[in-house]
Amino acid sequence: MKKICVLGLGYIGIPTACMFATSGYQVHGVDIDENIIKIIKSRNCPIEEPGMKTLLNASLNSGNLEISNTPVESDIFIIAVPTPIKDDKTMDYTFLKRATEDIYPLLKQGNLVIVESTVTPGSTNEIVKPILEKSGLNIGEELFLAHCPERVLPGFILKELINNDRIIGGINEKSALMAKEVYKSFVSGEIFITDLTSAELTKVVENTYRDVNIAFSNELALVCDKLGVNVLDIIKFANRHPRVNILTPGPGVGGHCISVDPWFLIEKAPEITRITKLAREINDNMPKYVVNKTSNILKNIKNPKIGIFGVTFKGNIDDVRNSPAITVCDILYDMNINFKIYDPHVKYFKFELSDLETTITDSDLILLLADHKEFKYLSPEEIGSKMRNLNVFDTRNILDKEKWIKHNFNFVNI
Ligand code: SAJ
Repeated sequence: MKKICVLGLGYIGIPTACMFATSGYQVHGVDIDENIIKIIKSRNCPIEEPGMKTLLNASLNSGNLEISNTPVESDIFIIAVPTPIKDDKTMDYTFLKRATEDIYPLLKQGNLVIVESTVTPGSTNEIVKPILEKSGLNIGEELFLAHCPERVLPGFILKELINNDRIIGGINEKSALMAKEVYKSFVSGEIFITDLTSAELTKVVENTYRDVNIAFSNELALVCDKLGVNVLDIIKFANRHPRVNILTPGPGVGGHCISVDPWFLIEKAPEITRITKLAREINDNMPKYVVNKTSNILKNIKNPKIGIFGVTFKGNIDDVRNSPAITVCDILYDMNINFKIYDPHVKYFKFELSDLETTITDSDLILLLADHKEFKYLSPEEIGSKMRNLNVFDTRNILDKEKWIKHNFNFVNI
């Protein structure tokens, strides 16, 4: 049985390790975070993702998945570590470099290294390859190198890991073909092969396309606000055209992908990427728009209290990375506005979390920032009975407007 070492046991590393462990490979998962190792060893899953806990336990029970904080000799190494941006919006290579440094002493002739992390185009060649060369192996002939960017949507990771098409770039064709053979063990989507930079660029382009489309919908929301029409109606009607597909406006774009990856494109061609930059700016301004609208709703209330519902970057997940809710809370905090936060999916957040009761009691506004499914079923009657003033601002457009209005709420949406 071939051995795969997966570096980084996060939102991509854990599911990927488990898929391989249940598809005929012996997998060794590695993470530098002792807490993650501890959680997995106690048979729990460090990420909230449908089906993941079951798959993780099946993988561990099969004996094909073991984990530790150090990599081991293997046939294949998959790097799935975070590649965030620094304050200056350029890519932070720290984890990628560290993971590559950790494996080069273990490399043997015939090994394959695959970078799954999203990177600025050119990085696998310019950052990863020089470190791997320290092994003394000739890259492309003795040691093979590929980039196979993940493309899965949090909330649907397991389904998308299997079904989505994959793009694999190789330092040469042999590397790409070897990587294709590895992923074929569980991917039922089509696998395309290309060169390293093309695969890196494709990944970044996908997320940039989405960011630009969301920015357009957010800009449209502001226009509709000015014209006094419902942006959701306009998008719904426009999307009935066979070649139009406008995404949905919201409180901003968060997460570790769409709000980050466009910067990888900008980094490579700052003078050309004008739309990309503008889209980032528009989406990053949405939390400010949310706070302005909130202040407007509360303008006649003395010492208002806001009940915030949901702080993840999108619904039904536990991930708060780059969430627009952080910026909303930061601004409210700076404005000295009293708020409580309720999020049934989140354990740790920058600001204190409360239970539902504490969040709504004597509040003047429910500010819904994440579209968790349980919020859809809230009873406006029950919530309203605990509040001081009946205002609700649904930035995700998931609440049943008529129902809340029927229970005397002033209902505001994006
Ligand atoms: N959002 C909107 N309006 C929309 C859609 C999304 O405001 O119409 C916001 C969300 O609320 C969230 C952010 O955008 O804050 C990103 O959410 P998302 O669901 O669009 O995407 P991610 O970041 O969870 O996952 C993306 C996916 N990329 C694409 O759809 C092109 C996923 O397939 C990638 O694998 C993932 O990035 C990644 O890891 O790169």
